[in-house]
Amino acid sequence: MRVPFRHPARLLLATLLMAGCQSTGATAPVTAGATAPAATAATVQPVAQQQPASFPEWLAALRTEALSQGIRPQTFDRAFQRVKLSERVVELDSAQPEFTRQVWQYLDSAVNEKRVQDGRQKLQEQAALLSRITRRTGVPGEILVAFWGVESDFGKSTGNFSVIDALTTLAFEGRRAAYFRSELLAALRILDSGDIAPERMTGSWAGAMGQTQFMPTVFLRNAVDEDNDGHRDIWGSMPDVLASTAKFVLANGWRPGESWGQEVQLPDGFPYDQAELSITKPLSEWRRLGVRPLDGGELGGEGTASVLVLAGHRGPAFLVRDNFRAIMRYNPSTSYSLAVAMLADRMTGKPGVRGSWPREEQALSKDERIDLQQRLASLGMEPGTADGIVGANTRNAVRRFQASVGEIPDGFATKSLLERLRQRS
Ligand SMILES: [Ca+2]
Repeated sequence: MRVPFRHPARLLLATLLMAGCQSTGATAPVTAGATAPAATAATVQPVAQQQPASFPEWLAALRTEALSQGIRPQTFDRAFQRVKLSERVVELDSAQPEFTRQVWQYLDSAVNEKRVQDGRQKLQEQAALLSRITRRTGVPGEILVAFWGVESDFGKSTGNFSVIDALTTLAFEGRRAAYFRSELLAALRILDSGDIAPERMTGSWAGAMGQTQFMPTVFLRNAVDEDNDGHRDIWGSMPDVLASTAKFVLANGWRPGESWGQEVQLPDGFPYDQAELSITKPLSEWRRLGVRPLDGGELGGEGTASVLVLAGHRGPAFLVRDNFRAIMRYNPSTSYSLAVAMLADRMTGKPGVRGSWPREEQALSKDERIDLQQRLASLGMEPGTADGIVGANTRNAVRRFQASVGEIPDGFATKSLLERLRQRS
């Protein structure tokens, strides 16, 4: 889960900005289950609150607050016995990635062949457990294993930070102190409940914990003691890991019996300005607009969907349903959601993305994205604030420019488009 800075569940950390990320326009996933405030430069507010002069004073105030919330003094004192502020956490918190990755670069890494093979093996190894969880929740086993794979590479990359150290550092001196303070208090509540010992409470630098990469508040709402040993253990118990993931995915709106969507083909003349996650239409309307399955024939099914084009009209197109949005609530990025969906599909023998990505298109640097926005603004295309984040406003401005010069208005912000803009002035 990624820590959400706009959604609350897991920490987003990371922050590889992804070019294909429609929902936040920016950050890429690194953790699971998070919905915290988003960590992009544009959304981060300077911490204005008054900080006590010293860490000991700050810690004393935190202790008072924790105890007033019912956390036992011995829990607090044991958790903070050897607490260390982490310079590395501060560095990672303030790092601003210069380059975004293109969506295909992210998918190449998140859904690589090794991970698909590992995922198939995990599906078999955990078959009995998964089938029990699926019967109860309706969330398919391959979806649970896909989250597990993308979040922590099946438990291999859970992060080695002490969650208390990391969250304390971020709550004391990070850019989103209030958010991390509430996560730190939630982490103390978990320790107080005896689910995990402080020294085993490890996670990412932003506090996303264990094999599911849950932020502490997400843990409190969703962690499950599936193996009935009295501890909700998302670090070491596979039943707890997979059942907790299922509970969170279901809470995020997963609709049992439905798919995430499918790759589709779009006809010549398709209205690309309609290809936005924020635009949802009945399937009958997409059929009327000529959206078809890759293998031809008619789109089946009822209900509503959005068309998603993450790399322009030359790249693949997807028809995405409510379950695609449910995946995004773990980590609010379209690229992330597509990775989970594709990994799940590949594990069950489906083909993965079949259309070809425009791999010659290089990602724009942050300076180039700002330049693009400024040039679009000067032409009256209204891209919104020139913040270097390519969101819906920027894509719509690109579409206006493309339409004005007779190009297909797919909204894809590319280097060649920036070059054409530069040549005009
Ligand atoms: Ca347990």
